[in-house]
Amino acid sequence: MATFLNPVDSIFNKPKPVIHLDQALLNKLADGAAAYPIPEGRKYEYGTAGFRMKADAGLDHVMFTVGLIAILRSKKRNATIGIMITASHNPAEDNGVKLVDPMGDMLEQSWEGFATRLANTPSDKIPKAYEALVNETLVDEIRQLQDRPAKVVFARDTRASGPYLVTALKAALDAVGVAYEDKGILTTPQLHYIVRCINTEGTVYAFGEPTEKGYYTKMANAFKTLMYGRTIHGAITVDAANGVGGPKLRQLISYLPTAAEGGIDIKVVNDDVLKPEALNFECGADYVKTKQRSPPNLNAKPGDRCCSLDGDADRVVYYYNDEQNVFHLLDGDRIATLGAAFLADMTRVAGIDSKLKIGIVQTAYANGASTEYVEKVLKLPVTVTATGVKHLHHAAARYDIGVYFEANGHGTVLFSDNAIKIIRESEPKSPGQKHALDSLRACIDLINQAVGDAISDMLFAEIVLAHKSWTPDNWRNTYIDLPNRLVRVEVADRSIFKTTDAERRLTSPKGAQEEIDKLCSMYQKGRAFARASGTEDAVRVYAEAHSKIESEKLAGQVTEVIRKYGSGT
Ligand code: 16G
Ligand code: MG
Repeated sequence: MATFLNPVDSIFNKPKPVIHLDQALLNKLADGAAAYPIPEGRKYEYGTAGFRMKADAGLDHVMFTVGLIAILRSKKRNATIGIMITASHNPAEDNGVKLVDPMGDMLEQSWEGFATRLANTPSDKIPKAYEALVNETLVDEIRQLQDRPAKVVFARDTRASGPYLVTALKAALDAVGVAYEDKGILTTPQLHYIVRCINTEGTVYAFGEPTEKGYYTKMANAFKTLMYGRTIHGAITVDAANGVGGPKLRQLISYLPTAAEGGIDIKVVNDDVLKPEALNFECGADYVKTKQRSPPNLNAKPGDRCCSLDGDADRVVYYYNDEQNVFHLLDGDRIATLGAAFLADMTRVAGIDSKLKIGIVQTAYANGASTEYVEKVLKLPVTVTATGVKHLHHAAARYDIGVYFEANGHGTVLFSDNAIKIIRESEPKSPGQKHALDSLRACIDLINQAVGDAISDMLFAEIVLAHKSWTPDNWRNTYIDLPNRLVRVEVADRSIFKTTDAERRLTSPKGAQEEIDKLCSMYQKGRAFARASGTEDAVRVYAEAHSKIESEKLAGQVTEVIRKYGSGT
């Protein structure tokens, strides 16, 4: 049979070479993988939060395969790749793992499929599957990257299953024989920071010293600059979810000036990492956000500022009780508006606002009142993306200063290369401009741009509140949240619920969106959407409206619509 070559092939007329791995390497992989079989019937998927499950339900098999994916990715990108072992806000018996790309961002989406495929490969087939992936990812007509050295760094949170999972990971790295560094126990954002530091070292984009100490010093120095001449009123109580954030925050505190020195008084609570069952139990950012109440053991007085980190310290939400002892949540939307208002003010004072495009990135879960406040009062543009940090992160990177937060407290600020250049190189024409430029320069260092970082976000919020001399009440009164309701709906098959327009509208099943639209139009400020969860077998319904009763009624009616279309009848 004749073979037709496409024009490029016919010019070079060069078939793609096939790489065969040494038999010795294949044998080592076979021996290593044999110790970590897939439990009967188990299926894995690299989702928005990487792989996550009960730690003893076959996660060791996943760890072995993740090690191999990290090696391939490292060779492909010619850079150090990170691996973080954590299950974030999940219970203590769970664990998980995710990969960190060279700039400290999440694994590129197109590679999630490779990770899923290899994880679902039975142990005896791993050597050949790895060889196939080498050919698929590291070889093309022009070059082959298989001989590049690989380098991997990894860390884990405080979970008891961590050390065993590290053993499974190392088995893969040792089988292939690549360089790696075990960074021990770190928060998720600390590992992201270190990966970015390693990969930018010695370049104009140098991010910092690639150590835990480098992380604390960079943040503490920036904090001191931003606090010059300012006072933080009262203490901040930080609930560390009995996770890794507790001991790491205590370390950071030793680098920060105390309140008496013009610094900050941080009271760390729920920082027991020795009692495994305490992790995320009745505390932490997820508890506070979903239950809309403070952890029972906090004992804060009215007006006290409190915040909660999650189990791996990449999420933070604020809250307080008012004088009537009513609980108020100041979630990711609030941190975004607070931070964006400050950064916009500073660029104006510095006289560089016309050169920089500042914007906010939210998801459909952002309260409608926050979106209106950003557009009408702050006069900043809003981009809405699908749920999941990677989507927000990419959208934020399109602004010069992109502030992104999910309502649940995941978020950070990204400064473009252009913004960094302008902020660094502008010459101040007055003491006011100098102060604003110094503050912006310090923000670039204080805010962990690699990934959302609860500890860095908390310090940023504290600084902005100090600059504005705001109490939590002042902060909350910038806009009043529309009452809202979130419902989890179990359906026969959630995959039939497909969305468009940043998950705000259903395209399938047919007819469902029209019914939701009709319901929304019956309420003042009525807005609702439904989307399939990416982490649980359920559909989530969100509804907001002018009053609490209306929002609940709308949520109930949309839930009925989802049940009807999801029942399969
Ligand atoms: C994951 C995402 C989080 C998102 C959540 C939504 C990351 C690191 N985490 O935890 O951002 O809010 O999923 O869960 O991207 P859902 O799809 O179940 O509503
Ligand atoms: Mg987390």
